[in-house]
Amino acid sequence: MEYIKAQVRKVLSEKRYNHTLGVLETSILLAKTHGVSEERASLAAILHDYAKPLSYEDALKIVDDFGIILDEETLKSSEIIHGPIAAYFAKEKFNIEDEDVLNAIYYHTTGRENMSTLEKIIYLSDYIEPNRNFPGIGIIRELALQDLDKAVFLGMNNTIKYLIDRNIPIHTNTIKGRNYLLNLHKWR
Ligand code: DGI
Ligand code: FE
Ligand code: FE
Repeated sequence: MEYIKAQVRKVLSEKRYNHTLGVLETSILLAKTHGVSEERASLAAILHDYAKPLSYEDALKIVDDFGIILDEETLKSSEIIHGPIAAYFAKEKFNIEDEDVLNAIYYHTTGRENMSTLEKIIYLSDYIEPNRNFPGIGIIRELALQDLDKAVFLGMNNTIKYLIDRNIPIHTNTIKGRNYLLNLHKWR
């Protein structure tokens, strides 16, 4: 863990590393709250943005060079592609074999249908870590401790609104993840 942390420290800017430490702190709190292994949450948190510093061009080159197979939507998104690449490095460079940890890293930007508790914790920690600030974050911070699904749902809703306002394509996983939770709980 300390070796991985040092490697992450090396590639991230100070700001991005501080964000990662915030995600780490929040993910440990949420792991304790929801009965998930703190060790696994920590691993996923530390590595989730490992590939963030890559330019889109370099990201595509890595996908090509290492033969990483991605769906078309992910391949076309400079914002989403860093999660799957980080998951690839987590496995191939840092020898993480825990599929739940790898999925939490892979899907941390979009979420998806039927997420594991660890996936939800990483998705939300990325969203609400102490350095983040946006209108309505307080409610999501509270819900993250009490109702993980509702908190993830609100996060997905906010993200979708943000993307619509800017005419950015919404990844199918983001939409499916949101609809999945709505159909499950029928919040109205
Ligand atoms: O890497 P971080 O900045 O810590 O956070 P992140 O991995 O959640 O990335 C956030 C960015 O990703 C933000 O600009 C919104 C964008 N994003 C989230 N969902 C989607 C998306 N972009 C596209 N194109 N489609 C999505 O569904
Ligand atoms: Fe990210
Ligand atoms: Fe992040």
